[in-house]
Amino acid sequence: MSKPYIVGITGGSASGKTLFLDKLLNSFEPNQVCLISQDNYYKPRHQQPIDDKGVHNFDMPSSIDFEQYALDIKKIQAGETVYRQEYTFNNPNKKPKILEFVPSPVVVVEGIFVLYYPELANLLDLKVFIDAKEYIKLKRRIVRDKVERGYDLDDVLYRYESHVMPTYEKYIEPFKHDADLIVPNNRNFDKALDVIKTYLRAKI
Ligand code: UZR
Ligand code: MG
Repeated sequence: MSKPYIVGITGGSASGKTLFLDKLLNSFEPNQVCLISQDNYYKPRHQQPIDDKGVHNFDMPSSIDFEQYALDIKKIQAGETVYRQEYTFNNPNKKPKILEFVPSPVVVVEGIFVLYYPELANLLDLKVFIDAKEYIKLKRRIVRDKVERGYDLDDVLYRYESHVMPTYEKYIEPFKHDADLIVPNNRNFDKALDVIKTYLRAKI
């Protein structure tokens, strides 16, 4: 197999990265593309930074074990299979699975800090930024955090204002200008997705 083509997908929290990826991945055969998500590289809760109210801040670049993340991406690039325990967002109702990342012609690297860390950004052959308006991201985030992560509303709003927004402004948005493509996702991204799919298919 020739060297995998590495696509980085970033954007603010709840901009639609995961949905974009699900649709992208679904249009390929499982052995053609592999997803390695930054979510699975959160450090354990006790190593997360704490803010002045004593609340864990999962939105600092330091909350990610980016060294291990970069190492695993390089292993995949070199043709090695990587195993990693799934991160369950501290949801006690979820039992973590062991994820298997198998090298494939296209590798997708996704997360809020993949352009921030040069160690990660430099591994990417194509950089995509998913962009959505603030109120749309907040709305999506409220729904998701309740359904998927089991957080209550006060918690979600506090985190959004104190952690998610400042992080977006400081560590995510400035890197929009390093992206090759910016995909607006306020309503839908279907055409942009088609363009990217066609481009990636040519890499296989
Ligand atoms: P996406 N996050 C959690 O909610 N809980 C954790 O244990 C670890 C991370 C959140 C994190 C960030 N912030 O905004 C989001 N908070 O996951 C990133 N609070 O994921 O890009 O899918 O929105
Ligand atoms: Mg996500």
